[in-house]
Amino acid sequence: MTTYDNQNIFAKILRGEIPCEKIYEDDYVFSFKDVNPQAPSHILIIPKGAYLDINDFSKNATNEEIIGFNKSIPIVADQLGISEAAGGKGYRLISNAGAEAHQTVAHFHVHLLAGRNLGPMLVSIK
Ligand code: DGP
Repeated sequence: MTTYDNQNIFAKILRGEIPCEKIYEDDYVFSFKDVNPQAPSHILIIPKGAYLDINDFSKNATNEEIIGFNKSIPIVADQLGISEAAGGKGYRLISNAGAEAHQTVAHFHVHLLAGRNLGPMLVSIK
């Protein structure tokens, strides 16, 4: 995917056209529960701007957007109590970019996973 489609699912969630379980929102990001959780806490954080993936985001977003996105991660993790700083046991971030990473929604997003021992980073590497 090389051009942004404003009919993607996350664009619709941002516009309020599809419901979600909201976790956090500010000027730069929107955060909500993943519909298909892979851990007890599985949260998505997305920028409000239209970016395909982290490649597009980090290349083309403003410094303000990039800082705003990064600052939102500990806000969400602390709010959920999953960061060690907030008394939790830690969390993992994943961001899939492109076909071989199995990105299925072409609006940049970070998965924030926590609530159990997440094991090794990848199940298998070949
Ligand atoms: P990825 O494979 O990295 O593109 O992950 C996309 C994630 O988006 C996947 O874990 C499931 C989630 N997802 C897809 N559609 C919806 C939806 O309509 N609502 C919510 N909350 N999550 C969705």
